[in-house]
Amino acid sequence: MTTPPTIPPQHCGLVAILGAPNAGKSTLVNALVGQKVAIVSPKAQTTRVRLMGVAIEGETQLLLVDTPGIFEPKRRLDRAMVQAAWGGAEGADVLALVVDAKGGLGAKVTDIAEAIKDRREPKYLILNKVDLADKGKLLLHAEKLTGMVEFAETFFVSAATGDGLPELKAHLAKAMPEGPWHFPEDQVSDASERSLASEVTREQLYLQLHAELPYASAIETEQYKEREDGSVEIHQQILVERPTQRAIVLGKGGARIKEIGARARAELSEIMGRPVHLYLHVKVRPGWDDERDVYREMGLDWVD
Ligand SMILES: Nc1nc2c(ncn2[C@@H]2O[C@H](COP(=O)(O)OP(=O)(O)O)[C@@H](O)[C@H]2O)c(=O)[nH]1
Ligand SMILES: [Mg+2]
Repeated sequence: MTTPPTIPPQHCGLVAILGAPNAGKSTLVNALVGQKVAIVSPKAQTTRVRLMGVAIEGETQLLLVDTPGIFEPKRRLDRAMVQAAWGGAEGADVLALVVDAKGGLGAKVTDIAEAIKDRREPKYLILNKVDLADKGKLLLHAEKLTGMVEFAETFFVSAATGDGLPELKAHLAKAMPEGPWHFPEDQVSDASERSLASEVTREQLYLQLHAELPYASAIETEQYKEREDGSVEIHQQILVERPTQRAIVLGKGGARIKEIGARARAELSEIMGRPVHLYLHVKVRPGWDDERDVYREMGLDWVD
C-alpha cells in the first residue's frame, strides 16, 4: 500500500495594519499583495474605509487589513474613519504598527502605541521609509517604541523600494494559524470593482488638486454596467460642498475634470484588464458629510 502524498496544511489569518495617517500603510499593503489594491497619496487621510488586501506566502493566505489612519477625529467623517480603523483591528492575529521612520514620533504615533500596548494579540513594529530615514533616527524610534510596547518583532522596511519586505512577509506568514484560505487564490482584495473604481477617481482628486478640496469631496457611483463587448461603463458623481469647489474640480474649460477622468480611466483599464468608459460629473451637495447614504456608499458606519 502506498501512502498518499501529504498535502501541507493551509494557514490563513488576519493582520491589522495600524498607524498614523501617511505612515505608508496602503503602500505596504499593495507591496505585500504584489499589486495595487489600495489608493495612495502624499496627503494624509487618503484612506477612508478599511480594505482587505490578500497576499499569499507559500501555504499561507495573509489577509491584510488596511485601515484609515488613527488620529484625533474632529468631523463626523473623521470619527467614522477612526472607528473603521479600530474595527479593522478586531479579530486580528497580528497587530502591525506602521511608523514613518523619517518623521518624528509625535503624539499621533505614541497615542496608538499606548492604545495597543495592553492588547493580547502579538504586535509587530514596522518602521517604514528606511529609504529616507537616517540610521540614528531609526534606532531612536525603535528604542522608544519598544520601550512602550512589547513588540514580538521589529522590522525596518521600505514599502516603496521593497527593502525588508520578503522577511516581513515570511514572519507574518509564520504567525498565522492553521486554517483554510478565506479567498480564492486569484483574489487580491475584498473590495468590489465598483468601489475600487471610486477609489481610483478619488486618488486622482488627491493627486491633482491642492489644498483641502479632496477632503471636502466624495464619490458616488450612479451607474456601473458591463457592456456586451466586455468593457465596463461607469458613471460617477464627485460630490463637493460649495460652488467654488465645483469650479476647481472642473478647471478652465473643463480641463481639470477631463484630466482626472483620463488618468483614472487609464489606471482602471489597466487594473481591471479591460476597457473602461468613465463618465464624471461634479455635484454641489452642501453637507454631504452629514448624510447617511453617502457613508453607506463609502462603506463607513454612521457614527453619532
Ligand atoms: N520614500 C518612501 N515613501 C513612501 C514609503 N511608503 C509610503 N511612502 C509614501 O508616503 C505617502 C503616504 O503613503 P500611504 O501608503 O498613502 O500612507 P497611509 O496613509 O499610511 O496609507 C505616499 O506618498 C507614499 O508614496 C516608503 O517606504 N518610502
Ligand atoms: Mg492609506
